[in-house]
Amino acid sequence: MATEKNSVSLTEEQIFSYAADGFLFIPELLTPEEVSRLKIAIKEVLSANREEVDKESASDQLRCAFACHTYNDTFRRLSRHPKIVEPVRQLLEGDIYMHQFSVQPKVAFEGEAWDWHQDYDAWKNLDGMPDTRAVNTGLLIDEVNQFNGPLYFIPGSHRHGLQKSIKTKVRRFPSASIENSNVSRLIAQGGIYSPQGPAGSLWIFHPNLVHASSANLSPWNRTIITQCYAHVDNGIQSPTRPEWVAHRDCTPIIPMTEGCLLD
Ligand SMILES: O=C(O)CCC(=O)C(=O)O
Repeated sequence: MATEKNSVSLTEEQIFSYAADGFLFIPELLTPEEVSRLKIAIKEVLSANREEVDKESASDQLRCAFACHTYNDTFRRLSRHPKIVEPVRQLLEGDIYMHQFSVQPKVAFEGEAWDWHQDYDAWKNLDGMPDTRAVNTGLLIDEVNQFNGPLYFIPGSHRHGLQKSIKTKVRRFPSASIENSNVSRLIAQGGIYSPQGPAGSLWIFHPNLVHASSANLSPWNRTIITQCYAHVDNGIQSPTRPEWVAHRDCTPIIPMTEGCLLD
């Protein structure tokens, strides 16, 4: 559950908690100065008219900007930030590569919900990722509260394998939503946890964790940056999505120094 802030290495207790619940939430991992630097970079990438940027279905608002770490230096540095990379290396027990990177600006009044799903469904079936040695991490760029479209996790759901899903299409890409009966059963066992807190906080979750997020009907923006890392031995084998959605480069990520975002 919520754990100590500002440590580069995870404690044994955190590793145990991740194994049991399928996620960690680390409040205020990055400083307000680092978050301010990221906000400047977010403005730059969201104003660029690039093919890696997706809009919401019902409005012109931006929903996802993929692969920003491949063309923006601030995000390149973030992808190697030791406070994120070291815990992930610990959880995955070895060298890691970036499978997917995206800025997700769920804007005030317009940001739409995400259905219940498991990330490994897409990573396996659309990208050919051999196994679940991977994680999704989410860095909060705005304060996330109960009103502005927080995520919902079902603790322990990662231990039940891939759930039956209904295949749909969200914007340009196929997507898979878990059936309500399965979601109800898993919630009866594990309940719901919603990672909420100040900007700079980080969640990390297992690719089989069942999760969703609500619409943002509040007047407050809710931007997060998700970075999905996988073990270098778990490179994707049969990608069907573009390179900027599912990366093929398994070169190990070398962490930078702790001050890398402000240097
Ligand atoms: O941005 C959100 O609200 C949902 C993100 C999510 O479900 C994911 O990254 O898998």
